[in-house]
Amino acid sequence: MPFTPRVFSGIKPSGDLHLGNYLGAIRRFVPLQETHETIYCVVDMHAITVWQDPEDLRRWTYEIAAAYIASGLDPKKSIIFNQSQVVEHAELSWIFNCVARMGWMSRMTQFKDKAGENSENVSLGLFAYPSLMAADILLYKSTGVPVGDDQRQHLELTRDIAKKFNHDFKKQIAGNGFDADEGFFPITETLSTGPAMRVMSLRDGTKKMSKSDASDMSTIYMMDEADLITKKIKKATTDPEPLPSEAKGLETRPEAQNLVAIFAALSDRSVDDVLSEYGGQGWGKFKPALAELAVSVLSPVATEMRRLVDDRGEMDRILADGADRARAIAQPVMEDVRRIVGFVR
Ligand code: AQP
Repeated sequence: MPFTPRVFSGIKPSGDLHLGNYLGAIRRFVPLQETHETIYCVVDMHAITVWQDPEDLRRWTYEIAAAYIASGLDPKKSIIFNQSQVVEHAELSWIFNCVARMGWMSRMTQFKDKAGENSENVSLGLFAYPSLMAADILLYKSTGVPVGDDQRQHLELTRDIAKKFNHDFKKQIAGNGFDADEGFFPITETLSTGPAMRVMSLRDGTKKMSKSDASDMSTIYMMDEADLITKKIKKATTDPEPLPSEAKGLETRPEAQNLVAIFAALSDRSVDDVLSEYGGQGWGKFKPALAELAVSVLSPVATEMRRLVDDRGEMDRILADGADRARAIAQPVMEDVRRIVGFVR
């Protein structure tokens, strides 16, 4: 039986949400709920792979759930919950720790970037992070995952884990009534399209915009006030050249490329289409137009986020309901997994 088309994605509550999270992930989640079964998680267990103040963790968890809804996700259509409420994520992740190989994990560039010189001293959880991510996705037998470009390598590893599990337990998969050729877990597709799959820092066009960037001016946060968004865009690093009339002209200009890609993503246009309007113009024209566009998109979302985070009762109800619905999918999958690996129940 073919796998049900099902989309899963998540964001970790490790800082204030920024434009990269919005354009690379959240904004793209919304239309998928019209065409797929969609599960959107606040991955709080991922957040604690590095130290989190518990109060901040709680606040950011509500903020992400609020951002999902304020950006257009409907909690009746999409399952919205926080990961730690569904314990099966942890259980499957342990099984995947025993399927994945040390060598696979050691090659993950995100681990190398985050651990840096300090790899002896970071948590074991940070090293095993991609295994938990594979569990998040495969617990729901998800067939597609919308993520920004930075997560592509982790998705590749998810596929490797699914393939190895399907291969190692082929006999038991067949013995439990599944089509062994199709496999127990799907080979999940990465859903990455659009102009802003990697939003870069406003100060350095070669560095990803990130929650943990030390410089506030490099990052537009979803909850920034209009004046601050305008100021950050005005001060964004650029070069002295006018904008080219075709995308090719941006290839060696990372900062210019980033700002045009942001404009395109915020206005649902292609880069070429934006350049057909602004090609030949200087930054004095483009930056104010970009600032106005960013404020017009982000401000209403931020206003709704603030309203939602203040309504804790409603947020708790939405997260608990999402967790119930997530569990209803996850528990039967875990029962099959336990039987397949040989756990006695
Ligand atoms: N700069 C970005 N451009 C496009 N997409 C991005 N995403 C993150 N940064 C960018 C996408 O947002 C989703 C959630 O990411 P995450 O919070 O789970 O992890 P991350 O990618 O590690 O995010 P940050 O902001 O860089 O967090 P820190 O600094 O705490 O590590 C993913 O789909 C991601 O692709």
